[in-house]
Amino acid sequence: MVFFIQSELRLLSGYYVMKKILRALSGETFTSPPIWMMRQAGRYLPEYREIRKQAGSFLDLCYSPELAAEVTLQPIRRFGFDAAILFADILLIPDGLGQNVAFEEGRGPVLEPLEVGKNLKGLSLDGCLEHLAPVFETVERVKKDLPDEVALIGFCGAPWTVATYMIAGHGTSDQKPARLAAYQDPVWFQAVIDLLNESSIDYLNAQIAAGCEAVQIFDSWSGVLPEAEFLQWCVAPLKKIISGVRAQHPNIPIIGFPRGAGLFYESFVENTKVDAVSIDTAMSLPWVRTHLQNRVTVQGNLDPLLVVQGGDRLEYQVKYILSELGSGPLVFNLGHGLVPETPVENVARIIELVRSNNVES
Ligand code: 1CP
Repeated sequence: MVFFIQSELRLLSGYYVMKKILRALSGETFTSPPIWMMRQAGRYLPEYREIRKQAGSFLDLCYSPELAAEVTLQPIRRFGFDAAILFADILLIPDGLGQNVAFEEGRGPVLEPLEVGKNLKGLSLDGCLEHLAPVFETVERVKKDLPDEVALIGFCGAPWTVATYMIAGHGTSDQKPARLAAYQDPVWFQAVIDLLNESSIDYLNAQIAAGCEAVQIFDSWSGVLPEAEFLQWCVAPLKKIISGVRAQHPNIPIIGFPRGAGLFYESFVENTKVDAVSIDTAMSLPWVRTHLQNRVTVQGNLDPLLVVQGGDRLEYQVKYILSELGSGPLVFNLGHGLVPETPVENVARIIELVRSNNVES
């Protein structure tokens, strides 16, 4: 028990003190909330672009523990965020299951698309975790070098979002191939989701066993589904994954990100039993405060394009988020990931504003 507690707490002046972000995820409110940013490791950082060149392909970078640990730590060294996010990608699971995955320069992910209704024998859970072992080594390396007060967040893609890439074979603006497949052959589609549920549970449990202190499940494309399909393909799989993770790690904080889910955010929070919910840029903050933050910690929701722009409008919005959501449990973050053209000084400015927050504003 003591060893378990030690993994989440640090010794300070004779007391065990939990890291700030873990306290926020367990429901504590701070005048100056903890902060990290989705895609905080990435192409907007010159030091990332340097390592990326050295690594060769994007997948090579994900599977090189030394380099992946280095890029995970870069934004911590430069900005001092309260959390690091493991450097990996949501499409490592299809890769581990045996689907051909590549990342092409200027084109993004390219997969050999699944054929709707065809048997899934080409995909297998056997060997999946072994294939993903370099990711767990990255976690161990990051943990050794991470400052005591910074937490490491692990992650996976939600089954629906990962399936949209597996079925289309690439990113799409409307996720049409997966949406059609789910209507055409729901039994086959459920089998794809089941495979992703199982592999995601194993993958997250292994990340946590290696040292991740919280996990986030990214459902980036949940916003395209009607209510019944949202419940079937987004909420139900997350319930399964969360109970599979909690069966092994009952105290791990779990953050859900049903991007674009609008009013369905409420049933998402109620039914999945996440500890925290990441809100996208399009959410109304007074609504979030009264419908979500009364139940769970919320995380978000600054527009990444405002971080590109900077200036007074950015400062105003940071303060607006703090004033609307700062009186409850909050993790300051973006509504989606940082983009490559982001000026680093704007990221630094946001951190300065959040850290110097005092309640009035
Ligand atoms: O050129 C490069 O260096 C690749 C750019 C890049 C990076 C930095 C990709 C390709 N993935 C990543 C890392 C990554 N991806 C992280 C860890 C780093 C961090 O956040 O700091 C995480 C958490 C992800 C998650 C991810 N990958 C998501 C979910 C979050 C989101 O952005 O909505 C998705 C959808 C992907 C797929 C993906 N990976 C990369 C691309 C270009 C895409 C496709 C995106 C699309 O379809 O528009």
